[in-house]
Amino acid sequence: ILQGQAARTALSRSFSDIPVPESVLARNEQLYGERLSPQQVVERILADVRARGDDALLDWTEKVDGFRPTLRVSAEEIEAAQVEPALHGAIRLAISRVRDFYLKQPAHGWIDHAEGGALGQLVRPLSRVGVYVPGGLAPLISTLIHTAVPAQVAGVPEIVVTTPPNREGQIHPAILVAAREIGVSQVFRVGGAQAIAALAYGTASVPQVDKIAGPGNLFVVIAKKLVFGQVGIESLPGPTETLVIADDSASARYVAADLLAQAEHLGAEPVLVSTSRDLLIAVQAELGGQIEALPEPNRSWARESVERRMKIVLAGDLAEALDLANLYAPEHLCLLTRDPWSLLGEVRRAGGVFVGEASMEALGDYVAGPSHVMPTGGTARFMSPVNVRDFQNIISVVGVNAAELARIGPAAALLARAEGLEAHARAIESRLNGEAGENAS
Ligand code: HSO
Ligand code: ZN
Repeated sequence: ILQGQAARTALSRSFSDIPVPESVLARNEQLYGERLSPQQVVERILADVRARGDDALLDWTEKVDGFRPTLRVSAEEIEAAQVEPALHGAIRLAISRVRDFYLKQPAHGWIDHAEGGALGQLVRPLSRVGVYVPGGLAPLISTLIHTAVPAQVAGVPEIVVTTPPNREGQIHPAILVAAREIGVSQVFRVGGAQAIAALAYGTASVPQVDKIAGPGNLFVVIAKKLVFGQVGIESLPGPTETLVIADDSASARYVAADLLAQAEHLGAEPVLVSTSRDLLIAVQAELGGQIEALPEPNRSWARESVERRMKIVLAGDLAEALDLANLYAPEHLCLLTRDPWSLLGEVRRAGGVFVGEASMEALGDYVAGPSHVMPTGGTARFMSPVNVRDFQNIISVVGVNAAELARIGPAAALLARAEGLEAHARAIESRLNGEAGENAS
């Protein structure tokens, strides 16, 4: 149980601290014959896909996943995909709740017409967006919904999905059903850094996009970081993390359940901050029992996160608990206290805040409404969850009239000369002096 300065030190972090598991390095050595860092591997993949396009995509997929897939999922396959009716209904509910949530986000621009002319901001959707949907251990149906739907609400006309197929070279039918329900027709069987490279540079099969959204493993996140500038990225979503603030009124069973719901994600970091030592002890006991009760492989995944990365902190009061949460800047902040709404005013850094016992983070992963793609690794200090703005550009509009120019132009010319930029000053002054010249009407 951490306290005081020890807690502060344990909860301070930076994005570059994301640990590289020994198993990753060992696998890299096996695959490449050298002990390459993930960043070195990603640099190779990016350069190769840029140079050789589809051939490189297939080669890297074969090397990493063990097969050469047909890259594009055909329209017939998307059309034919089926899941049981209850799951289909759940997919529809998730889509409509995420859509309704983002329809509430103010998305319009403004033009202010005043005496001096007009100024404003135009809001325009991006033309083509790429969405990365993790496949690997769990086919994240919900991640497709939680990225593509906000992009669609933003007005993006073309959404391109890449997702790694399973060992049999297949994409989970529920992902294809979700794509069909959303209205996404471009789905590609490719994952990892090679998928990010394809979206960033374009290949014969995969179209180049303007921005890439979505979470992924370490390689995907590093790839997104490296292609930024060539394309946009919405954030750097790495391993997930949840910080629960609980007081003595919280149910140890619920707290443990919420921590484990995150812990079963690979590499997850569960953090519990409580003002009650009794609760901390009760939660630890609960965790043991609940982990044991999980089926495999979830039990091993959850145990690994709890044993390796879980932090348990005793805070003097709720103010200190919130202070620590703001320092840590968690992806998810769960408030399980007597009066959780009273804490909201002090929340400054988090991807999402889950207020009270009925709003568990696992609900937010699926059907609450906001996208579950939220900033991880402490990046909530400067980044936001996926939202409509991630998929739009803002264009500034300047349309002042001659009278306004006469008022504000001299100050501009003065500033231009102070910067030593004479042509700027003259461009302004020629209008101020009405030197339009012969050809003007
Ligand atoms: N909690 C994960 C997202 C997720 N959970 C998808 C289940 N499916 C990261 O926020
Ligand atoms: Zn989750």
